[in-house]
Amino acid sequence: MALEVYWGSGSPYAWRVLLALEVKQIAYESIRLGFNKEELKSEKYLAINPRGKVPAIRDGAVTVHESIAILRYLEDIKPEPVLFGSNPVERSKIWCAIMEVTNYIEPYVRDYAITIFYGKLPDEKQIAITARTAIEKELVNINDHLRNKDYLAHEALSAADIVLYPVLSFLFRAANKENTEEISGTLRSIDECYPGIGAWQKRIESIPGYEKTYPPHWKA
Ligand SMILES: N[C@@H](CCC(=O)N[C@@H](CS)C(=O)NCC(=O)O)C(=O)O
Repeated sequence: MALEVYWGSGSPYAWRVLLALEVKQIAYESIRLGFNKEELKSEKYLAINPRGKVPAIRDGAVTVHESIAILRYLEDIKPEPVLFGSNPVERSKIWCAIMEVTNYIEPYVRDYAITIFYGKLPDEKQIAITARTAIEKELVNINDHLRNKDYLAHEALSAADIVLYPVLSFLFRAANKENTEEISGTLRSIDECYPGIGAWQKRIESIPGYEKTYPPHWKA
């Protein structure tokens, strides 16, 4: 029985899982869920992910939720190509980069995107600006690193890249939707302001199978 993947279009967390499956060339059955109570909070889905969120996977009798836990599970069932490093030094660097994304970037991206996608502007303008300013600081550091390195934490593609890429794509999509300078700042000018990140994005986008993972409703 193929591994079942439950995902939602545009979820950066679900996108991580789809990317890792392509990189590792693991066959899977794709189950796309809508962002509504009927699908995410159904008894059937809550048995797979008790939090009723995407992504989740089912592999025979095993269910896993939380995107990074799923990436780690995929590494265990199919170790090649290695995404979590091959020795303590590599692993510590990769995990450090992953935790930095989840602790210092993700919360601000969430705050920023909510103000834009949930129509909270202009009332919550200050939340968006504060989040954007914090994110820009992180992007400067990441861009400095990527100026002379191809990947985030390691000389080859790693789980850290797969964790960060969808979060940044989601962020830039939000910034492009809101076209005032005050809200979007530098986030609409990646190639000019963060050329290292722009080049790294293109590297990820050249992964075979990448197109299959791109959120379908973003194509429209
Ligand atoms: N920390 C979780 C986050 C999962 C998450 O928040 N998923 C969102 C989509 S981006 C979701 O399913 N939201 C629906 C809901 O909460 O009802 C992960 O990494 O998997």
